[in-house]
Amino acid sequence: MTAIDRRQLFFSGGATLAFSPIAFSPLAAHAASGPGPYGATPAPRQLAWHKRQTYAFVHFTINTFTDREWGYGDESVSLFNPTDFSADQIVESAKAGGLKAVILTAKHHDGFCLWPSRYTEHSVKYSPYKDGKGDIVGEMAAACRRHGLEFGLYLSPWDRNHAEYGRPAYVEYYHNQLEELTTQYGPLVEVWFDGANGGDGYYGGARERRKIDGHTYYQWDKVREIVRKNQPKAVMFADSDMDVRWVGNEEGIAGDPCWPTWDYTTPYSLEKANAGVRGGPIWNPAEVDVSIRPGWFWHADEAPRTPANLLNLWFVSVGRGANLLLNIAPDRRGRIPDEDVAALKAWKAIRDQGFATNLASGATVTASSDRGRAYAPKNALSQTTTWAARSSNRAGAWLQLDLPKPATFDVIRLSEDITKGVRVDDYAVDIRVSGDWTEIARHTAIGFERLIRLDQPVTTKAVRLRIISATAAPVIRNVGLFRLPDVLEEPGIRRDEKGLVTLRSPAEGVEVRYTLDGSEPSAASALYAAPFTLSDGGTVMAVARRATTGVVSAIVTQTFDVSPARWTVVSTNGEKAADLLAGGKFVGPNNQPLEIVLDLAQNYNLNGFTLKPIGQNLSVDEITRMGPPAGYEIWLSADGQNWAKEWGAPVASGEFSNIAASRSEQKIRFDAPHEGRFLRLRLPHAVQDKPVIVFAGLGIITR
Ligand code: FUL
Repeated sequence: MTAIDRRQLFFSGGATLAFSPIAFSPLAAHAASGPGPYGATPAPRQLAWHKRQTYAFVHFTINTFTDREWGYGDESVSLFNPTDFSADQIVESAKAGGLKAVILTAKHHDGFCLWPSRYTEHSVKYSPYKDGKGDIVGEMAAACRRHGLEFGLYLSPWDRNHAEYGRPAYVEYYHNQLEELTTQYGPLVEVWFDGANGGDGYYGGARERRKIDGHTYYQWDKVREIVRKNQPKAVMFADSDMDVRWVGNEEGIAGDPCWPTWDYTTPYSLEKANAGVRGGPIWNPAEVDVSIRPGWFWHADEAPRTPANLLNLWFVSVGRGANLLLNIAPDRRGRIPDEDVAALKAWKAIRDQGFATNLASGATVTASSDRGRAYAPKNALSQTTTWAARSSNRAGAWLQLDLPKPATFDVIRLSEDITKGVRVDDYAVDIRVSGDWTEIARHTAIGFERLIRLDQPVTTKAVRLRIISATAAPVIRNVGLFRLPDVLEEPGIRRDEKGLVTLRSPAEGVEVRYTLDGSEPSAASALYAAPFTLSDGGTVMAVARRATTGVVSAIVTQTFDVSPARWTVVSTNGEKAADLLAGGKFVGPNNQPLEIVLDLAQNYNLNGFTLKPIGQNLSVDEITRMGPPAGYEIWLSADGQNWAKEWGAPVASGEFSNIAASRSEQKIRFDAPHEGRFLRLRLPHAVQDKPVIVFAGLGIITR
């Protein structure tokens, strides 16, 4: 089948409804009384998805009990034993954050099933939970119905437990499981197909690396058929090629702009996933998946994001026309921890307060042109009617709001009627101050929703949306003006390779107070003035405080271990030894394992080590050639001469779970502490068979 045929299969069901010459022609729009669709438009299920905007991911499985992010597949089912599982508490937690649906990991990569599948013994049915009579998927589906949330499921295609993985029999198993999940648990709004495939696994005892072709192996056409037949309203998520695409990172950030349209004529890349394709013929909007804690699964030593941080996430996802899939992770009780629930509630309270009053209501609205009463300028004040400019009125079109009284706002909400396609490219927002128009914001792309957050509130009686360029005359569903409560973000805390700690104030005129003794910082704590040294580690707790009003941020806590300040590189086959400890980009040799020997300057009792994957700053060429290491082997020595086993078995070895998609620091804890002053690290190969290994820093865990 050609690539084009495959795409048509994926999208039969209406995702390219308007992809016809008539719909593309501006003349067609002229002839009709209202604007016709322009370019790609969403299928009904995609439109319903856009309206959902924010919903919860719930990652829960045996990993919760083994402290891992990816299980190997050989874990005993007896480990799955939540002591106080409550589907109601989990769903209520999501609801407390204003999340509209829950997508549960029915099966993660380790293959353990949270429902009693007929097709495997690696499930909840053989676990101690409710003596094998439990069904987490069923309980969650019922709780969602009780609390008015929609429900969706994640079913990992990669299965590290199944003996037949990589062969045709597994694909049949996978389809059978999908059939079970899409028929037994009521309506689903989304089915999530994770693109991760690390290769290695238990595979029924084979313990080997199995490679598949992710495009063909799972028979996606069959997968789509099952979901469309059993759950016609559900969208399917995948890296690309389905109804909803991955945004290309797990940090919660959509591109600016983030077009909901896509093509298959240009090659796939994470940057393309992040930005979408302007004018692409296929409607394939981005979903931003990100976790409230660093990991997807619960880990005792991680803390949730603060409400201010969640608010930022929301502006850079939903505020850019994407949807936010925020992960919350039940702990070993099977409940969302109190501090996560508190953060979710506080986040919702800020949004509720900020968006309670639309300061645009009551405005007199005028525009450069309109298409008659049904598309009058004032329609942009409601969320259900639209203002449409005449078809010849593209660049230079404008909409002006004269407010009944001066309003002070710091958020501008814009939305296009996406059933008429993506029309606006560049635009500015102006306000009138003492008779003159001043530009306060300029962006590209509106889409389903664009939230513009200003650095400072502005006060005015007149606001203007000015279209700078548009491929079709604008059809605007809404212009709203809002004032957020004063929410201070917590200070940033960073330590460099020399052990120097810098605290960053979140805004101008905001002071930072901090402690180093583990006590909560207050207005009376030390005032941050200049960087300070913390080479041997310690805990920094900091708070931001607006001295004029006394408004404070959440308290942020960061614990540092020993810094690399006194370490030296004894040897490496990496590119520049000096870069290794500097926390920048450290690049390995071509097609070879990367080897490093470090002198830590003194003997330590090591509990593990950390490795930081590289962030954004790789060129396109580098991204093609380089990837983070897939796994590690580590040896320790007291003197750098005598290695415990003379390069025999390493003291520890394993994989870096999920390192290809997630850029957060990898924390590897050894099973038991090991002593040594010299450390030898061997990184056998990069992820996805890339020839060169790259990463951005090493650390040790001594506490
Ligand atoms: C990734 C997976 O490998 C992670 O474990 C997690 O499930 C995340 C949502 O997707 O690709």
